[in-house]
Amino acid sequence: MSARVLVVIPTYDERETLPSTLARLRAAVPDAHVLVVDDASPDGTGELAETLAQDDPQVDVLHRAGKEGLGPAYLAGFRWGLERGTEVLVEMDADASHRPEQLPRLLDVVEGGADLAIGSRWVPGGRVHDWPLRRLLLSRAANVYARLALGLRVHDATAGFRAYRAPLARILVESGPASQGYCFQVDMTRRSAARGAVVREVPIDFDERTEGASKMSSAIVREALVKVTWWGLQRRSQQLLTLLRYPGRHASRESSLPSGR
Ligand SMILES: Nc1nc2c(ncn2[C@@H]2O[C@H](COP(=O)(O)OP(=O)(O)OP(=O)(O)O)[C@@H](O)[C@H]2O)c(=O)[nH]1
Ligand SMILES: [Mg+2]
Repeated sequence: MSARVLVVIPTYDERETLPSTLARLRAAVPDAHVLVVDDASPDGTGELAETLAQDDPQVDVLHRAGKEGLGPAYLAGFRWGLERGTEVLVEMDADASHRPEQLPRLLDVVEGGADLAIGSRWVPGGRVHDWPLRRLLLSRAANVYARLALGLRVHDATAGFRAYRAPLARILVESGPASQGYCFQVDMTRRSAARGAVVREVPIDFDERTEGASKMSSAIVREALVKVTWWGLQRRSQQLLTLLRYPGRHASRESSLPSGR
């Protein structure tokens, strides 16, 4: 694999959606390599991905033993890419919610020096198409809560369309276990900000999936709520400790990333 950009697509029961997403992606960003990370989907997505990969040297498949959630699948995919010298690692859903045609926007921002580009629904120019009110409210509320609890500047911390420069991706992969659901994205955002990474949001169009079934569950929402609250409390207690130890000093956000941007 010699491509600079690796697009990691996690799949669980995405037979209906994967072929067209893959075709659109290969047409939109022909130089990128693609890694499908399948968690032994019962519907045979893994085998289908193998068939598609056989016809295309720029597509590979990583098979995992069982359903472990989005976070571990992405980290396994990132590890795969980092071992092969990838410079930019992209997260993208299989269900066509993210438009492959908009990936160049994210890559441009990383090219321009950002460590992390987030395809954002909640910045000016960002749009969500065909979501029920319940999902809109959930996403907005989750993001407001994450911003307040964690002091994040990002408007769409739960977004799953992202591009990471390799040095940041390596730090995130090597530091700590991944959360399973939505809070994986929040966790990656919070840890990136804590490392002083340059994080930029790019407006995107987010389309509701038209095929296959959502893997969103109340367990995923619960996990996010509990973890964000816990991280928020940790942050507050660290701030308090810093204040008690060094009165008048603010917790700094020194970058631990290699410069060169
Ligand atoms: N490998 C792997 N992929 C997963 C797992 N859970 C979800 N995915 C994939 O992650 C991507 C996002 O999952 P979705 O079900 O679309 O979840 P979502 O986008 O948060 O929810 P919707 O907006 O309702 O579609 C899709 O490509 C899924 O197939 C998992 O446990 N393992
Ligand atoms: Mg989806």
